[in-house]
Amino acid sequence: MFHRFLVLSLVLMYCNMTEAQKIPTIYEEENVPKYTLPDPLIAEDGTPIKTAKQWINQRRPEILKIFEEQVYGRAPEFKGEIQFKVLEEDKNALGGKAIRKQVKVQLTNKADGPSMELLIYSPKNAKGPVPTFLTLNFYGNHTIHTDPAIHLSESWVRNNSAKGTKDNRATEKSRGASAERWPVERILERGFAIVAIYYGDIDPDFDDDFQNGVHPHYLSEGQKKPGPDQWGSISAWAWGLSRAMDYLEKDSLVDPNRVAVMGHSRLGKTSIWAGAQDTRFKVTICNNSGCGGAALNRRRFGESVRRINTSFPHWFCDNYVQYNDNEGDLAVDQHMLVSLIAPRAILICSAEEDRWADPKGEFLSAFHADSVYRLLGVEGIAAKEMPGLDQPVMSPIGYKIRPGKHNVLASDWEVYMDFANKHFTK
Ligand code: GTR
Repeated sequence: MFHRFLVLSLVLMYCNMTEAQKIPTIYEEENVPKYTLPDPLIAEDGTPIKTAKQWINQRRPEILKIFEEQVYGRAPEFKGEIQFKVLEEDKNALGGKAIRKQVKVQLTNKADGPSMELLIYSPKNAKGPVPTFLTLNFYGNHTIHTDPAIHLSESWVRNNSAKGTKDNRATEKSRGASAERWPVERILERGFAIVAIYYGDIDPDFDDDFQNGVHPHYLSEGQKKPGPDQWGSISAWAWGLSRAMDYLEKDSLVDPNRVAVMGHSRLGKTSIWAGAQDTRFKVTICNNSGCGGAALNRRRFGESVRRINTSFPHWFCDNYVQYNDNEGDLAVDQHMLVSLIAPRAILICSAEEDRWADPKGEFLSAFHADSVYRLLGVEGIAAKEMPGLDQPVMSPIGYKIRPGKHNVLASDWEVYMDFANKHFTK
Protein backbone atom coordinates (compact mmCIF):
# COMPACT_ATOMS: atom_id res chain seq x y z
CA MET A 1 0.00 0.00 0.00
CA PHE A 2 2.76 2.40 1.07
CA HIS A 3 4.74 1.35 -1.99
CA ARG A 4 1.85 2.14 -4.37
CA PHE A 5 1.41 5.47 -2.72
CA LEU A 6 5.08 6.25 -3.04
CA VAL A 7 5.12 5.36 -6.75
CA LEU A 8 2.12 7.63 -7.26
CA SER A 9 3.84 10.44 -5.35
CA LEU A 10 6.98 10.09 -7.47
CA VAL A 11 4.96 10.11 -10.72
CA LEU A 12 3.24 13.26 -9.49
CA MET A 13 6.60 14.80 -8.63
CA TYR A 14 7.80 14.07 -12.19
CA CYS A 15 4.67 15.71 -13.66
CA ASN A 16 5.20 18.75 -11.44
CA MET A 17 8.79 19.01 -12.66
CA THR A 18 7.84 18.91 -16.35
CA GLU A 19 5.03 21.38 -15.71
CA ALA A 20 7.54 23.62 -13.91
CA GLN A 21 9.99 23.51 -16.81
CA LYS A 22 7.44 25.28 -19.00
CA ILE A 23 7.61 28.35 -16.75
CA PRO A 24 9.96 30.97 -18.30
CA THR A 25 13.01 31.89 -16.22
CA ILE A 26 14.48 35.38 -15.89
CA TYR A 27 18.25 35.36 -16.19
CA GLU A 28 18.86 38.93 -17.33
CA GLU A 29 18.80 41.95 -15.05
CA GLU A 30 16.90 43.96 -17.66
CA ASN A 31 14.02 41.48 -17.48
CA VAL A 32 13.58 41.83 -13.74
CA PRO A 33 10.17 43.47 -13.24
CA LYS A 34 9.94 46.86 -11.51
CA TYR A 35 8.96 46.36 -7.91
CA THR A 36 8.56 48.18 -4.61
CA LEU A 37 9.57 46.38 -1.45
CA PRO A 38 7.39 46.56 1.66
CA ASP A 39 9.11 48.55 4.41
CA PRO A 40 9.91 46.47 7.50
CA LEU A 41 9.64 49.66 9.56
CA ILE A 42 6.07 50.60 8.58
CA ALA A 43 3.39 48.60 10.37
CA GLU A 44 0.39 47.18 8.53
CA ASP A 45 -1.79 50.00 9.88
CA GLY A 46 0.69 52.55 8.54
CA THR A 47 2.37 53.36 11.87
CA PRO A 48 6.07 54.17 11.42
CA ILE A 49 8.19 51.96 13.68
CA LYS A 50 10.63 54.24 15.46
CA THR A 51 11.67 52.40 18.59
CA ALA A 52 13.05 48.99 19.47
CA LYS A 53 10.03 48.48 21.72
CA GLN A 54 7.60 49.05 18.85
CA TRP A 55 9.60 46.64 16.74
CA ILE A 56 9.58 43.93 19.39
CA ASN A 57 5.96 44.31 20.49
CA GLN A 58 4.20 45.25 17.29
CA ARG A 59 6.03 44.92 14.03
CA ARG A 60 8.12 41.78 14.53
CA PRO A 61 5.12 39.65 15.60
CA GLU A 62 3.14 41.05 12.68
CA ILE A 63 5.83 40.08 10.13
CA LEU A 64 6.37 36.69 11.74
CA LYS A 65 2.66 35.96 11.47
CA ILE A 66 2.59 36.79 7.76
CA PHE A 67 5.48 34.41 7.08
CA GLU A 68 3.75 31.76 9.17
CA GLU A 69 0.36 32.05 7.55
CA GLN A 70 1.21 33.00 3.98
CA VAL A 71 4.61 31.47 3.23
CA TYR A 72 5.90 28.51 5.27
CA GLY A 73 2.84 27.54 7.31
CA ARG A 74 2.54 27.67 11.07
CA ALA A 75 4.16 24.81 12.98
CA PRO A 76 2.48 23.48 16.11
CA GLU A 77 3.74 24.44 19.51
CA PHE A 78 5.69 21.61 21.10
CA LYS A 79 4.31 20.95 24.55
CA GLY A 80 6.10 19.05 27.26
CA GLU A 81 9.68 17.96 27.85
CA ILE A 82 11.74 16.75 24.94
CA GLN A 83 12.34 12.99 25.29
CA PHE A 84 15.60 11.46 24.14
CA LYS A 85 17.82 8.42 24.41
CA VAL A 86 21.60 8.33 24.01
CA LEU A 87 22.06 5.36 21.67
CA GLU A 88 25.83 5.39 21.57
CA GLU A 89 28.79 7.36 22.87
CA ASP A 90 32.51 7.08 22.18
CA LYS A 91 34.92 9.34 24.06
CA ASN A 92 37.72 8.43 21.71
CA ALA A 93 36.26 8.74 18.23
CA LEU A 94 37.99 9.78 14.99
CA GLY A 95 41.36 8.54 16.14
CA GLY A 96 41.11 10.31 19.49
CA LYS A 97 40.07 13.70 18.15
CA ALA A 98 36.42 13.60 19.06
CA ILE A 99 33.68 12.62 21.39
CA ARG A 100 30.94 11.07 19.26
CA LYS A 101 27.37 10.67 20.42
CA GLN A 102 24.29 9.41 18.62
CA VAL A 103 21.06 10.44 20.25
CA LYS A 104 17.49 9.57 19.37
CA VAL A 105 15.21 12.55 19.95
CA GLN A 106 11.45 12.00 19.93
CA LEU A 107 9.34 14.31 17.81
CA THR A 108 6.14 13.65 19.74
CA ASN A 109 5.50 12.74 23.36
CA LYS A 110 4.95 9.10 22.37
CA ALA A 111 7.89 6.71 22.42
CA ASP A 112 6.58 4.85 19.34
CA GLY A 113 6.08 8.11 17.38
CA PRO A 114 8.54 9.62 14.87
CA SER A 115 12.04 10.47 16.05
CA MET A 116 15.23 11.90 14.63
CA GLU A 117 18.78 10.84 15.22
CA LEU A 118 21.40 13.42 16.18
CA LEU A 119 25.02 12.67 15.36
CA ILE A 120 27.27 14.80 17.55
CA TYR A 121 31.01 15.23 17.21
CA SER A 122 32.62 17.40 19.83
CA PRO A 123 36.32 18.24 20.22
CA LYS A 124 37.90 15.80 22.62
CA ASN A 125 40.16 18.31 24.37
CA ALA A 126 37.51 20.92 25.10
CA LYS A 127 37.62 22.41 28.58
CA GLY A 128 33.87 22.90 28.74
CA PRO A 129 30.78 23.30 26.56
CA VAL A 130 31.71 24.42 23.04
CA PRO A 131 30.18 26.54 20.28
CA THR A 132 28.22 24.29 17.96
CA PHE A 133 26.96 24.07 14.38
CA LEU A 134 23.53 22.49 14.09
CA THR A 135 22.93 21.21 10.58
CA LEU A 136 20.54 19.14 8.47
CA ASN A 137 21.73 16.90 5.65
CA PHE A 138 20.21 15.39 2.49
CA TYR A 139 21.14 11.68 2.58
CA GLY A 140 21.68 10.61 6.18
CA ASN A 141 24.20 11.25 8.95
CA HIS A 142 26.37 8.39 7.72
CA THR A 143 27.06 10.38 4.52
CA ILE A 144 28.89 13.21 6.29
CA HIS A 145 31.90 11.11 7.30
CA THR A 146 33.32 7.64 6.60
CA ASP A 147 33.42 6.82 10.35
CA PRO A 148 32.01 3.23 10.29
CA ALA A 149 30.38 3.69 13.71
CA ILE A 150 27.81 6.17 12.37
CA HIS A 151 24.43 4.46 12.21
CA LEU A 152 23.29 3.87 8.66
CA SER A 153 20.03 5.76 8.29
CA GLU A 154 16.96 3.53 8.06
CA SER A 155 14.69 6.34 6.88
CA TRP A 156 13.33 6.87 3.38
CA VAL A 157 15.97 8.49 1.15
CA ARG A 158 15.87 9.76 -2.41
CA ASN A 159 17.35 7.35 -4.96
CA ASN A 160 20.72 8.56 -6.19
CA SER A 161 23.36 6.09 -7.33
CA ALA A 162 26.12 8.66 -6.69
CA LYS A 163 25.04 8.71 -3.04
CA GLY A 164 24.74 4.91 -2.83
CA THR A 165 21.02 4.79 -2.17
CA LYS A 166 18.78 2.08 -3.62
CA ASP A 167 15.06 1.37 -3.37
CA ASN A 168 14.82 4.52 -1.27
CA ARG A 169 17.14 3.13 1.39
CA ALA A 170 20.74 3.86 2.31
CA THR A 171 23.34 1.18 1.60
CA GLU A 172 26.89 0.72 2.91
CA LYS A 173 28.03 2.51 -0.26
CA SER A 174 26.52 5.74 0.95
CA ARG A 175 28.94 6.04 3.87
CA GLY A 176 30.89 9.27 3.50
CA ALA A 177 29.17 10.06 0.19
CA SER A 178 28.76 13.74 1.12
CA ALA A 179 31.95 14.04 3.21
CA GLU A 180 33.32 16.73 0.91
CA ARG A 181 30.75 19.13 2.29
CA TRP A 182 31.54 18.35 5.93
CA PRO A 183 35.13 19.03 7.03
CA VAL A 184 34.44 17.46 10.43
CA GLU A 185 38.07 17.22 11.64
CA ARG A 186 38.71 20.85 10.73
CA ILE A 187 35.56 21.98 12.52
CA LEU A 188 36.72 20.11 15.64
CA GLU A 189 40.23 21.49 15.31
CA ARG A 190 38.81 25.00 15.41
CA GLY A 191 37.00 24.19 18.63
CA PHE A 192 33.45 23.66 17.42
CA ALA A 193 31.09 20.76 17.80
CA ILE A 194 28.95 19.68 14.87
CA VAL A 195 25.50 18.16 15.13
CA ALA A 196 24.08 16.43 12.05
CA ILE A 197 20.50 15.36 11.44
CA TYR A 198 19.01 13.69 8.37
CA TYR A 199 16.13 15.95 7.32
CA GLY A 200 14.06 12.97 6.13
CA ASP A 201 13.79 11.78 9.76
CA ILE A 202 11.56 14.81 10.33
CA ASP A 203 9.65 14.73 7.06
CA PRO A 204 10.53 12.72 3.93
CA ASP A 205 10.99 15.17 1.07
CA PHE A 206 8.23 14.21 -1.36
CA ASP A 207 4.69 15.36 -1.88
CA ASP A 208 2.39 12.83 -0.25
CA ASP A 209 -0.22 15.18 1.15
CA PHE A 210 1.63 15.09 4.49
CA GLN A 211 0.74 11.50 5.37
CA ASN A 212 4.24 10.66 6.65
CA GLY A 213 6.86 12.41 8.80
CA VAL A 214 5.70 14.56 11.69
CA HIS A 215 2.66 16.13 10.03
CA PRO A 216 0.02 13.42 10.66
CA HIS A 217 0.93 13.43 14.37
CA TYR A 218 -0.14 17.03 14.84
CA LEU A 219 -3.51 17.10 13.07
CA SER A 220 -6.52 18.13 15.06
CA GLU A 221 -9.41 15.72 15.53
CA GLY A 222 -10.97 14.83 12.16
CA GLN A 223 -8.37 16.82 10.19
CA LYS A 224 -6.88 14.91 7.23
CA LYS A 225 -4.01 17.21 6.24
CA PRO A 226 -2.55 20.55 7.35
CA GLY A 227 -4.74 23.58 6.55
CA PRO A 228 -3.67 26.27 4.03
CA ASP A 229 -1.88 28.28 6.74
CA GLN A 230 -0.29 25.28 8.46
CA TRP A 231 3.18 23.86 8.11
CA GLY A 232 4.66 22.58 4.88
CA SER A 233 7.90 20.58 4.79
CA ILE A 234 10.32 23.51 5.23
CA SER A 235 8.43 24.54 8.34
CA ALA A 236 8.55 20.97 9.64
CA TRP A 237 12.31 20.73 9.08
CA ALA A 238 12.81 24.08 10.84
CA TRP A 239 10.61 22.92 13.70
CA GLY A 240 12.80 19.80 13.91
CA LEU A 241 15.84 22.07 14.35
CA SER A 242 14.10 23.71 17.29
CA ARG A 243 13.43 20.28 18.82
CA ALA A 244 17.13 19.50 18.35
CA MET A 245 17.85 22.75 20.19
CA ASP A 246 15.53 21.60 23.01
CA TYR A 247 17.80 18.59 23.34
CA LEU A 248 21.09 20.50 22.94
CA GLU A 249 20.13 22.72 25.88
CA LYS A 250 20.44 19.57 27.98
CA ASP A 251 23.70 18.25 26.53
CA SER A 252 26.77 19.27 28.52
CA LEU A 253 29.05 19.09 25.45
CA VAL A 254 27.25 22.04 23.84
CA ASP A 255 27.13 25.70 24.86
CA PRO A 256 23.46 26.51 24.18
CA ASN A 257 24.28 30.22 23.95
CA ARG A 258 26.60 29.60 21.03
CA VAL A 259 24.61 27.50 18.58
CA ALA A 260 24.74 28.35 14.87
CA VAL A 261 22.13 26.84 12.59
CA MET A 262 23.53 26.15 9.14
CA GLY A 263 21.97 24.77 5.97
CA HIS A 264 22.47 24.58 2.22
CA SER A 265 19.95 25.09 -0.56
CA ARG A 266 16.46 23.90 0.55
CA LEU A 267 18.08 23.36 3.92
CA GLY A 268 19.39 26.94 3.73
CA LYS A 269 15.77 28.06 3.34
CA THR A 270 15.14 25.90 6.39
CA SER A 271 17.96 27.36 8.49
CA ILE A 272 16.84 30.92 7.82
CA TRP A 273 13.23 30.10 8.73
CA ALA A 274 14.48 28.35 11.88
CA GLY A 275 16.68 31.34 12.78
CA ALA A 276 13.79 33.75 12.17
CA GLN A 277 11.50 31.95 14.60
CA ASP A 278 13.77 30.58 17.29
CA THR A 279 15.85 33.24 19.05
CA ARG A 280 17.98 30.56 20.72
CA PHE A 281 19.94 30.38 17.44
CA LYS A 282 22.51 33.10 17.94
CA VAL A 283 23.98 32.72 14.45
CA THR A 284 22.18 31.71 11.25
CA ILE A 285 24.03 30.63 8.13
CA CYS A 286 22.19 30.05 4.89
CA ASN A 287 24.14 28.82 1.93
CA ASN A 288 22.79 29.19 -1.63
CA SER A 289 19.27 29.37 -0.20
CA GLY A 290 17.68 31.18 -3.17
CA CYS A 291 13.92 31.36 -3.67
CA GLY A 292 12.07 30.92 -0.39
CA GLY A 293 15.40 31.54 1.36
CA ALA A 294 17.37 34.77 1.17
CA ALA A 295 16.49 35.82 -2.41
CA LEU A 296 13.90 38.55 -2.97
CA ASN A 297 10.70 37.13 -4.46
CA ARG A 298 9.74 40.29 -6.30
CA ARG A 299 12.77 40.04 -8.59
CA ARG A 300 11.55 36.69 -10.02
CA PHE A 301 15.17 36.08 -11.07
CA GLY A 302 16.07 32.39 -11.51
CA GLU A 303 13.66 30.27 -9.52
CA SER A 304 10.38 32.13 -9.01
CA VAL A 305 7.54 31.63 -6.55
CA ARG A 306 5.42 30.01 -9.27
CA ARG A 307 8.22 27.72 -10.25
CA ILE A 308 9.04 26.57 -6.72
CA ASN A 309 5.38 26.03 -5.82
CA THR A 310 4.94 23.95 -8.98
CA SER A 311 8.05 21.80 -8.56
CA PHE A 312 7.78 21.41 -4.79
CA PRO A 313 4.14 21.79 -3.75
CA HIS A 314 4.89 20.41 -0.28
CA TRP A 315 7.64 22.84 0.74
CA PHE A 316 5.46 25.85 1.59
CA CYS A 317 1.90 26.22 2.86
CA ASP A 318 -1.00 26.23 0.41
CA ASN A 319 -1.63 29.96 0.91
CA TYR A 320 1.70 30.69 -0.76
CA VAL A 321 0.30 29.59 -4.15
CA GLN A 322 -1.74 32.83 -4.25
CA TYR A 323 1.50 34.69 -4.88
CA ASN A 324 2.51 32.78 -8.03
CA ASP A 325 3.28 35.60 -10.52
CA ASN A 326 1.70 37.84 -7.92
CA GLU A 327 4.54 38.49 -5.46
CA GLY A 328 3.54 42.15 -5.11
CA ASP A 329 0.40 41.15 -3.19
CA LEU A 330 2.43 39.49 -0.46
CA ALA A 331 2.85 41.89 2.45
CA VAL A 332 6.42 40.69 3.02
CA ASP A 333 9.48 39.89 0.97
CA GLN A 334 12.50 37.89 2.04
CA HIS A 335 14.46 40.90 3.40
CA MET A 336 11.82 40.89 6.14
CA LEU A 337 12.66 37.29 6.95
CA VAL A 338 16.23 38.48 7.55
CA SER A 339 14.88 41.34 9.68
CA LEU A 340 13.18 38.82 12.00
CA ILE A 341 16.64 37.57 12.96
CA ALA A 342 17.76 41.03 14.15
CA PRO A 343 19.81 41.78 16.19
CA ARG A 344 21.25 38.26 15.98
CA ALA A 345 23.85 37.56 13.31
CA ILE A 346 23.12 36.01 9.93
CA LEU A 347 25.53 35.12 7.13
CA ILE A 348 24.00 34.87 3.67
CA CYS A 349 26.18 32.97 1.22
CA SER A 350 25.92 32.92 -2.58
CA ALA A 351 27.88 31.27 -5.37
CA GLU A 352 28.63 33.14 -8.58
CA GLU A 353 27.40 30.42 -10.93
CA ASP A 354 24.32 29.66 -8.84
CA ARG A 355 22.13 32.02 -10.83
CA TRP A 356 19.07 29.88 -10.15
CA ALA A 357 19.31 31.12 -6.53
CA ASP A 358 19.76 34.78 -7.62
CA PRO A 359 22.93 35.94 -5.81
CA LYS A 360 22.00 39.59 -6.28
CA GLY A 361 18.55 39.00 -4.81
CA GLU A 362 20.23 37.25 -1.85
CA PHE A 363 22.46 40.28 -1.31
CA LEU A 364 19.53 42.69 -1.59
CA SER A 365 17.63 40.89 1.17
CA ALA A 366 20.64 41.37 3.42
CA PHE A 367 20.89 45.00 2.39
CA HIS A 368 17.22 45.87 2.94
CA ALA A 369 17.11 44.31 6.40
CA ASP A 370 19.74 46.80 7.57
CA SER A 371 17.30 49.43 8.90
CA VAL A 372 15.90 47.01 11.48
CA TYR A 373 19.32 46.07 12.84
CA ARG A 374 20.23 49.75 13.16
CA LEU A 375 16.97 50.49 14.94
CA LEU A 376 17.93 47.80 17.44
CA GLY A 377 21.25 49.49 18.01
CA VAL A 378 23.60 47.17 16.13
CA GLU A 379 25.42 47.55 12.88
CA GLY A 380 23.47 45.96 10.04
CA ILE A 381 25.42 45.26 6.89
CA ALA A 382 28.78 46.96 6.36
CA ALA A 383 28.36 47.23 2.59
CA LYS A 384 26.53 49.61 0.30
CA GLU A 385 27.02 47.42 -2.73
CA MET A 386 27.40 43.77 -3.45
CA PRO A 387 30.99 42.83 -2.52
CA GLY A 388 33.36 41.18 -4.97
CA LEU A 389 34.10 37.46 -5.04
CA ASP A 390 35.73 36.09 -1.90
CA GLN A 391 35.42 39.38 -0.03
CA PRO A 392 33.08 38.38 2.77
CA VAL A 393 31.26 41.12 4.64
CA MET A 394 31.40 40.03 8.28
CA SER A 395 29.01 42.51 9.96
CA PRO A 396 25.96 41.19 11.91
CA ILE A 397 24.20 40.88 8.57
CA GLY A 398 26.99 39.18 6.71
CA TYR A 399 27.16 38.37 3.04
CA LYS A 400 29.60 36.49 0.89
CA ILE A 401 29.82 35.35 -2.69
CA ARG A 402 32.48 33.02 -4.01
CA PRO A 403 33.27 31.72 -7.49
CA GLY A 404 31.80 28.39 -8.50
CA LYS A 405 28.62 26.41 -8.30
CA HIS A 406 25.72 25.58 -6.01
CA ASN A 407 27.51 23.60 -3.31
CA VAL A 408 29.15 23.74 0.12
CA LEU A 409 32.94 23.78 0.09
CA ALA A 410 35.48 23.28 2.85
CA SER A 411 36.57 26.90 2.21
CA ASP A 412 32.97 28.06 2.89
CA TRP A 413 33.24 26.45 6.32
CA GLU A 414 36.30 28.55 7.14
CA VAL A 415 34.18 31.67 6.64
CA TYR A 416 31.25 30.22 8.63
CA MET A 417 33.62 29.56 11.53
CA ASP A 418 35.24 33.01 11.31
CA PHE A 419 31.76 34.53 11.29
CA ALA A 420 30.55 32.45 14.24
CA ASN A 421 33.69 33.29 16.24
CA LYS A 422 33.13 36.95 15.57
CA HIS A 423 29.47 37.01 16.59
CA PHE A 424 29.16 34.52 19.42
CA THR A 425 29.38 36.18 22.78
CA LYS A 426 30.50 34.11 25.73
C1 GTR B 1 16.38 22.84 -6.48
C2 GTR B 1 15.41 23.89 -6.04
C3 GTR B 1 16.11 24.92 -5.20
C4 GTR B 1 17.02 24.30 -4.16
C5 GTR B 1 17.67 23.01 -4.58
C6 GTR B 1 18.16 22.11 -3.44
O1 GTR B 1 15.81 21.90 -7.30
O2 GTR B 1 14.85 24.47 -7.18
O3 GTR B 1 15.14 25.76 -4.62
O4 GTR B 1 16.35 24.12 -2.98
O5 GTR B 1 16.83 22.22 -5.31
O6 GTR B 1 17.67 22.14 -2.32
O7 GTR B 1 19.03 21.30 -3.71
